Amino acid sequence: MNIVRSEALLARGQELVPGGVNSPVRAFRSVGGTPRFIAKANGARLWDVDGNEYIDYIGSWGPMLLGHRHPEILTAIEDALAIGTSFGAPTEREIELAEEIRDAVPSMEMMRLVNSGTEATMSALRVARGFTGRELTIKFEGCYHGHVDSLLVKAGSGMATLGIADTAGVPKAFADTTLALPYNSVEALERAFAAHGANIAAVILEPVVGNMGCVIPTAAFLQALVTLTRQHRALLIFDEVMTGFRVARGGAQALFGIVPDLSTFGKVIGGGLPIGAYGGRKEIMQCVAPVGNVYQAGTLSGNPLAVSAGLAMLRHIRMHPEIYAQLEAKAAALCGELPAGVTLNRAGSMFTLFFTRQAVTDYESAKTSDTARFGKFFHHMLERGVYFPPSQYEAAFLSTAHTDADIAHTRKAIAEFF
Ligand code: HOZ
Repeated sequence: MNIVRSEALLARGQELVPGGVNSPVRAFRSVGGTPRFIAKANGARLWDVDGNEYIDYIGSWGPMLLGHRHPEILTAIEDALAIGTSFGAPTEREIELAEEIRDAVPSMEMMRLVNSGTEATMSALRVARGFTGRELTIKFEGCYHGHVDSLLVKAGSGMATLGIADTAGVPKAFADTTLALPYNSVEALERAFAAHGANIAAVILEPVVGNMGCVIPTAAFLQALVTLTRQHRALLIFDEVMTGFRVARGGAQALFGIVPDLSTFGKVIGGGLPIGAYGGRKEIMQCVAPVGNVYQAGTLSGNPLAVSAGLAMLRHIRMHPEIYAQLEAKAAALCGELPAGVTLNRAGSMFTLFFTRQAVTDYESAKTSDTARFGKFFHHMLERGVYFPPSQYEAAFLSTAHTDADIAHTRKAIAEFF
């Protein structure tokens, strides 16, 4: 495969940008080789600057539920461009987007739009602390909630990929406000609440994890989260940045029938443009300034381009509820009857093939994966025009744009590896 232009761009980029990339996992460090610089995308396809074509299973790490350059989203962005790209003042579309989100996710009684998933989780946590007057947070090992200081403790995604246990640059005092527990462990949760219950402001989790690879919560774990947070008057925060409008229109909370106190969104709700949202119970969200005394603000919050793209995306989803059955069927076809010796976890159209024989239920079991073999698999697929995430500890995403032929090609390429 000819990748001379990508190689040249990487060399140029490395002089200016750490690792030549603007987000660490993109650097291919754990799988080796040269990250592909992308020239364009359409539907389920990516083309790199050397003209190589790939079936894309990253989907911009989740947002591209309808594939790249969906016509309704492009039109919405063009309409917004004609009006102006940023006002720093409220617009009708922001209210419409909030209404769309609340319609799909009733627990989002009141919300704020921000610019990324990181901002959303950072702000939700601040609100939880402001509302409860407490400081401690429980998170789960291998979950990643963006690069929020206090949440970069035993975090997944790039931290897991690069083997960074705890990042430099986070004051110990911040990290000390976080208790990191094993995912799916009811016992660890009970112990933490028994020891610190009165000081726990919130429990935050990815209700289906994407950032240690795809990991599914057990019913008992979900039940314990609800029971213990209620018992101790801590808030339950669902980080639905990946799962929101992905595993179901109403997110993982709809799938599992749970009403969290606060939730965070990003990715799909921006239709491929930068956005985030946090919200939940009105009583809690009324703590946010200017109504309450928890401060959070942003020059580009509610940006008209991002809001328009997100609105087009969410309207399309509302008008076409059948897409979730279609995505499920495509994902089932792709993930069915896989080779022995690997473990596949899937929730709807997000999935991970772990190179381990063990069931993967938490970070420890995810880490039993043979990452060197995963790296070989990743490059085998890339050579055959299939672009999976360049890390064992990330989820792959399908879109409505993936065709039966794409799936057949992908399955064939997988079979050739084993
Ligand atoms: N943290 C993102 C997925 N888990 C990756 C972001 C990116 O590299 O674009």
